[in-house]
Amino acid sequence: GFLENVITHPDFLGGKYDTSFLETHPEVFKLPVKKDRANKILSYIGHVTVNGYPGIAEHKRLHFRDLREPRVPEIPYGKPLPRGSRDILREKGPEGLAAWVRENKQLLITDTTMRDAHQSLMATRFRTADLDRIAEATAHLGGGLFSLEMWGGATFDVAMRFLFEDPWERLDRLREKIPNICFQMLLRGSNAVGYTNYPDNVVREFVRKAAESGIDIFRVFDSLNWTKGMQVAMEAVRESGAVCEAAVCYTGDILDPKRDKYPLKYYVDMAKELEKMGAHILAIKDMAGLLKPFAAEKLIKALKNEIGIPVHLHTHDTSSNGGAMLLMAAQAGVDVVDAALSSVSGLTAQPNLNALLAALEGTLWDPKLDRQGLQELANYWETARTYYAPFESELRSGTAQVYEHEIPGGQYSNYKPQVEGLGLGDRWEECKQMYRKVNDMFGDIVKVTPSSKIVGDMAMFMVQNNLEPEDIFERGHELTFPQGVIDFFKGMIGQPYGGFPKELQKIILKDEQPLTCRPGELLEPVDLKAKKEELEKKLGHPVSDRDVLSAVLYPGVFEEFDRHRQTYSDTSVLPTPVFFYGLDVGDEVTIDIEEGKTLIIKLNAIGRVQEDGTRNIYFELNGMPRTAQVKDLS
Ligand code: 3PY
Ligand code: ZN
Repeated sequence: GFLENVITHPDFLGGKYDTSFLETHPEVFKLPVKKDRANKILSYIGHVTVNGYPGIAEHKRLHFRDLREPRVPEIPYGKPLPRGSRDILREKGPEGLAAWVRENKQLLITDTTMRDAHQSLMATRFRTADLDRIAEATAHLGGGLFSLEMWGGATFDVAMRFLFEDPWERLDRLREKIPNICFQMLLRGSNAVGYTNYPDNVVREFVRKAAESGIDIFRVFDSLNWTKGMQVAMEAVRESGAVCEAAVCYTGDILDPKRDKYPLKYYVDMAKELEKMGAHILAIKDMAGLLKPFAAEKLIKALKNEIGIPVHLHTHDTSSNGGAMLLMAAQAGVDVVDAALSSVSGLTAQPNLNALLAALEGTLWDPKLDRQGLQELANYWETARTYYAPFESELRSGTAQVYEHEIPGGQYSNYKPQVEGLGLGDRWEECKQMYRKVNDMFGDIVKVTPSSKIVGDMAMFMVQNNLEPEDIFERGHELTFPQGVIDFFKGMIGQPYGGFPKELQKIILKDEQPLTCRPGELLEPVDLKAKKEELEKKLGHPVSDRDVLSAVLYPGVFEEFDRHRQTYSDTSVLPTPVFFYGLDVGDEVTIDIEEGKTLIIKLNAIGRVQEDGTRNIYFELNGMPRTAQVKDLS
């Protein structure tokens, strides 16, 4: 750091300067940890300033000075929180909450802004800093919401992998500020928050910790609608005392007699089975936005007749029919629907929550939420969203093409950059069409994480290698397929409805035999205690039980994340513009690294590249000059 630079300077060592101050004040050499932390932060800012943020091309880079701070709605000091759904859950328990939902004639609403909306629009990049800043206002102004979906899905992975922040800490921070509204997470059954089946004990322990850390409602699904793959997770949720919301994923079109693999009866049967398995609430998970308005009416009416638990409807507005669909569903008696605050709604995300409220005004279903308050929350996100512009997909309008390709909303904003990354950007149309062709070749499967990723990987593989489905059947024996595709046909993520297409399975597996049982039955339990010791030894510092779970779910990713924390300290405290874009010379930023500890950082100059490939970055930290040395990776 700076001090080191001074005391090792030749002039200094040569006695050119009066060092008696240092000799008489040895305590100045005892650097408090704080200083070390500030140096680490400076070194991160220097690094991102010089090298940019991975995945953001230079021409897409934004500048701190151009970005406005979002306005946080003011809540009068000492104002008590409105009583919310979590108070009801605490009082009545999961069954009681479900009964309350069922008896409630108004339409209840889940706000997905903090999870699915940004997963589907901005590749899951919303940072804890921006979520945390609006949390208290959300607790007050969103107090009438049924729940906030704010965890799970891709957020767990992305938090660590790309944002270098701890997903558990995000949960802690939001929970502390929002004690009154139920928190909801998306759990991929036996795949937990990952892309592959985990041993049963890992799934159980993950659920236990998530519930203990503040998740109230778990939406559990299986990527092939294979209920066997949901059983362990559902049991674990019930045992944890949380609300078990089991999902039927919707695909195809119940109004199209030609798509007869998934007719109305298929959904009703599965819903009944999930009710029997102990679901407190049934979710319809329309992950790609394929449920059309009149189909929703038919489906919801049938479900409300056939099952006794409340129905919670989730969709994506990719076609732009989402709002109409939710209204039809409301009329048909759906209990809860998912929507996102207007500024992060629409397109591949959820329909517009504020517009939905306006449409319900004066009707039987009007939940009478704080419309003005929810508008203010939407305004906050409108500005905060500008920070994330480089991650936006280029979709500008709703598209009926989704009924053809069937790509889930949460995958769309990820698939496009993947396609670009492979240099197939100019063949995007082809990649979307191939996605559908792969679906049909795989036997028309449910496509949602991770089955959707496998379909996407296969589609990219085929476009890249100029293969059509008939080529796979003719020359498949000579081809090396993506590992995920092989695992899928092996049964490693479960069994698709109607079974695997046998001929294709043989081609892809070559001589290997597929599984027919639940993969979790075969996977050895992970010894979490031993894992903890192993991890502590490897990393050289103590880790928590939650860290152990993160490391088991995402081994490489967790270690990289830990290395980042050791090198740069906790960068989740940085304002988002600084975290992604660094500073320009002359910029000054104020950072609260913790309650009452503020760093005022100014970037004064960026030095030339030196022989060893580093640059000196000249900062001012709380008025004192500081230099950080950063490797120039260009
Ligand atoms: C996820 O699993 O992350 C999803 O959002 C699926 O729709
Ligand atoms: Zn979704």
